[in-house]
Formats: sequence, structure tokens, C-alpha cells
Amino acid sequence: MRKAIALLTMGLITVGSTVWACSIVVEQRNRSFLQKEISIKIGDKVIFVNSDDYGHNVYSETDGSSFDIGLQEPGERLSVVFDTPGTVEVKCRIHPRMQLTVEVVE
Ligand SMILES: [Cu+2]
Repeated sequence: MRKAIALLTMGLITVGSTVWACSIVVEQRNRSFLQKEISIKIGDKVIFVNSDDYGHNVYSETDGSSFDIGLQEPGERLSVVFDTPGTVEVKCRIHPRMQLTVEVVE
């Protein structure tokens, strides 16, 4: 069974005629994000991978970039597209000490 993919839909970005979006993998292991900070471009997709054997719930309450990916089962990969520039603080509802800073640049 497939779970819905959480996407940020805060606005449409048009940059020139072609936009090359990248995917960046962020693994969750031992109740932490393997990266503490990543820098991405507008429109890039962050794929959150749950490598633990318990659930996580990645979310952000940063203004303009808020999302809630929902309960993520072990082994599951869920992605979020960031399309608003700025610094986004990403956390886990289940494990408050999990923190990731995403710098979204133009
Ligand atoms: Cu967690």
C-alpha cells in the first residue's frame, strides 16, 4: 500500500526555461537525522528515509515552509519539495531532539 507523499505547495517557481531539481537523501537513524544541516536549491526534493525500526513523524513549523509528513513507518521513504527560500527548521514529533536545518537558496 502506498502512502501519500507530502509536498510543499507554497507557490509556483519559474526560473528560465528549464529547472533542474535534485533529490537529497536524509536518513533517520538512532533517533537522529544523519545530517544536521543541508543546503539545497529551490525546487529540490528531500527524501526522508526511516532506517530505524520504529516510526518517525517529520514536520516543520517554519513560516512559509511548514509541512507534516505524517507517521513514517520503518523502511519507508517520504519526500518533501522545498520551494520557498530561507532557513527551514525540521523536527520529529515523536523524538523532539531530532533536528535538521535546511537552507533553501535561490
Ligand atoms: Cu523520530
